[in-house]
Amino acid sequence: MPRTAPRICPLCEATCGLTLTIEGTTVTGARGDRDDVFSRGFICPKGAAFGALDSDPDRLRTPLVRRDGQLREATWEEAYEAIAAAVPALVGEHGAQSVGVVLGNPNAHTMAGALYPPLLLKALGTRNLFTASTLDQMPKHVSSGLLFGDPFAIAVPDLDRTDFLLLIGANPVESNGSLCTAPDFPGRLKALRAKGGTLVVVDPRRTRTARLADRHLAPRPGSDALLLAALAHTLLDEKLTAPGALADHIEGLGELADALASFTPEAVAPACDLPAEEIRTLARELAASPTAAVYGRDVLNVLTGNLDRPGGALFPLPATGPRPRPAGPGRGFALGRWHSRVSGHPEAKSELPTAALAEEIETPGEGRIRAVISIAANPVLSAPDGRRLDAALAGLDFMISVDPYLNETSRHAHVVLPPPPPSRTAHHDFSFNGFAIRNQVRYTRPAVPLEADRLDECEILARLVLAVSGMHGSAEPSAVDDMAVRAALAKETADRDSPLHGADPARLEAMLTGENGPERRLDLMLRLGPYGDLFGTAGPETADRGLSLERLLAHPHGIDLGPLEPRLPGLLRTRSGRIELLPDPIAAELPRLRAALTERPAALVLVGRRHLRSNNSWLHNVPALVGGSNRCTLQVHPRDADRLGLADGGRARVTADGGSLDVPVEVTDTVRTGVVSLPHGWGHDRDGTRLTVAGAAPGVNVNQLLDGSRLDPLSGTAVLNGFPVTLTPLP
Ligand SMILES: Nc1nc2c(c(=O)[nH]1)N[C@H]1C(S)=C(S)[C@@H](COP(=O)(O)OP(=O)(O)OC[C@H]3O[C@@H](n4cnc5c(=O)[nH]c(N)nc54)[C@H](O)[C@@H]3O)O[C@H]1N2
Ligand SMILES: Nc1nc2c(c(=O)[nH]1)N[C@H]1C(S)=C(S)[C@@H](COP(=O)(O)OP(=O)(O)OC[C@H]3O[C@@H](n4cnc5c(=O)[nH]c(N)nc54)[C@H](O)[C@@H]3O)O[C@H]1N2
Ligand code: SF4
Ligand SMILES: [Mo]
Repeated sequence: MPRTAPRICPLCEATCGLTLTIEGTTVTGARGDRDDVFSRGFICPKGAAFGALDSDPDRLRTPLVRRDGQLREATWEEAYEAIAAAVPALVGEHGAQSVGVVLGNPNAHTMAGALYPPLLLKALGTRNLFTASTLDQMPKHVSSGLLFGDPFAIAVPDLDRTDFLLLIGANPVESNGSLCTAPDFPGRLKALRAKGGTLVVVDPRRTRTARLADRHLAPRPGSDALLLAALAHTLLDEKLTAPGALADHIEGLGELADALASFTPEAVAPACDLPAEEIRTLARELAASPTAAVYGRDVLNVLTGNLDRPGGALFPLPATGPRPRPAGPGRGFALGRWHSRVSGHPEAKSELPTAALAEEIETPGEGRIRAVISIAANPVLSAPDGRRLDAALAGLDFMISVDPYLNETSRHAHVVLPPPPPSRTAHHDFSFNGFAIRNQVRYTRPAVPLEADRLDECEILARLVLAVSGMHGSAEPSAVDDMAVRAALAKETADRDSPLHGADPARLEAMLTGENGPERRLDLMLRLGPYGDLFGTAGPETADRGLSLERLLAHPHGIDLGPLEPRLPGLLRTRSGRIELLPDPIAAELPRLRAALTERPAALVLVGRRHLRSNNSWLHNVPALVGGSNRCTLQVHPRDADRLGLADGGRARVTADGGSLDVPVEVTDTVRTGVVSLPHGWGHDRDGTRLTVAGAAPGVNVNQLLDGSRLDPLSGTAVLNGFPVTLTPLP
């Protein structure tokens, strides 16, 4: 008899609740969980393919250890012995910086990825940390750090209550969003329009999102900063600003007006390739709308009074995050507290640019990276210049990959530690609840029990922490969790502002429930969080007070914690205690932006695209998710195709800084003129991988067109879109 079990989908930021159908130990189906308090039954084709992904025969079932140059199946004991024999000795000889840590995107989607990497980094003591953030959202952390003093203070558009939504460079109908966790983003956009709201999309491609919009502006890629400056300028110049309740909490309004004086709509129009009048109208509409939200662009939200108010952009209050604190000045946010060894890139949020990983491995000298620990990352495909990184990884003294697949990156490892499939894994969204458009909390235990010869990823990483610390064999993995629990309780009970100040940490620790270390840590974070029971000191239980793991387990479809509410000024951590509208590091970039007004734009630039049935580099091995319209083609506008002598279905050579690729051409007017589009995450044609389906239709790696030199200077984020290319037809 088939049975069902709930499981939160780990495949994108929407975090939909799924109902899995299970026969024996195999997941044979997945549908949307109608009782899920957040997603209410929504599912997309990726979630529906959960079973196929879960039982992909190419998933690794045992650790692999390199012997005589070959990766061979090994026992867990052999794998950890190899790590224990290599890493502490290497650190002893070459120092802590000789180990680089690479953290990929799925760490944000697993409990293990939230709970253990901080402990691993602490154990290693290395500053050589490279993550998907510098291929992705680091600019947002930097702007939040500078504006609010906290890089994790991310305001999300209040999708369900806003009257006007402006999306700039986002395609949530395909991606379901980023730094905005909202199951069924497409449905919410349709609902916004159905109730009379306005949706404006700014994207050089006519995406599925743009097709839903009232208005679609297709600017030249790379010109967003100019467009935003002109929108802010117009609001300030036409006296349309109305910060409202924020007025007492902002700093730098006058300076901003001065700094933006030259960025009139007319001045930016040629660079953006948009009519000045369109820009002016957009600013006026933003100001006139009763509520409005500009997705991810907070200065505009401040100027229109929409930051931190319902219908605008609000800060979530996640159940496992810190409790709100009283307002007051903070320590501020600093960039560039240290720099990368080779090119001197500034750190941002304690990370170095992933685009600089290869040079840190290749370049000889004190502090060179000789070992890499890669967790849930495939930078050979996701970062610039995969060929160079490929060669660099191949030259490492030692490499560990924690990854379910033998892919383009993990094939270089000396030890591969494979986590079990998601059906065997517990799930809680430590990260994404911090970006969710509604406060809620959900936890799902493994839907299928783990086989005896497998380790949960939490245990894999806990054992890794022990092994790199020279403690393999001398401590149990649970000791790692105990350490984390004790550190958190010591801090809490020492905090004069905590109701638990002076309490006995050992007594609190004894009160924790949970079947294993990660569950006990989840219990601890829930109980100390904003809705927690504070170990009985929080007063009587209510719908959104008195949370603990025990209570959460009694609600298998989650607990709704209500709509987002205003949180300012309490969450501000700037030195001034205010929102800094023109922080120094941004002001220092303005000359560069001014220069962009008159730069001659490249004739042809390339942007990426996401497909609903794809997810970065690792879903191309599931037959149901590839083929059809999900293919690695170069989209070219008909006029550009004519001009360049390209035909639909033909082939072209595309060339940029980092090299050339031969690609199939798809002629379509969904891209604007002067722009071509090639998706990322493809290029599965390397030897030594085990990706049967992906290898049969490998596509090309768009990031091979980049050489890693194009970076956002403040955040170290690789510029992956809007770079110049040339095209030549191939026979
Ligand atoms: N040109 C271009 N490049 C891009 C982008 C773009 O838009 N254009 N997007 C960028 C963005 S936004 C991101 S986030 C990055 C993503 O790039 P990466 O962070 O490298 O992530 P993925 O490509 O998703 O690869 C994820 C890896 O994790 C493994 N994995 C899957 N599930 C698990 C699990 O449960 N546990 C563990 N340990 N491993 C798992 C997969 O097998 C795979 O090896 O790519 C970036 N690269
Ligand atoms: N199906 C699917 N879903 C995903 C993913 C996936 O790979 N596939 N990846 C997940 C991840 S890790 C992330 S970070 C999110 C990202 O998802 P989104 O935040 O939606 O971002 P992208 O899809 O990278 O880009 C959005 C749009 O920006 C446009 N664009 C490119 N350059 C410019 C420019 O200069 N200006 C403007 N205004 N627009 C520009 C592109 O044409 C594209 O349509 O998606 C997540 N969800
Ligand atoms: S939208 Fe995202 S979270 Fe929801 S089912 Fe699809 S992949 Fe999973
Ligand atoms: Mo991402």
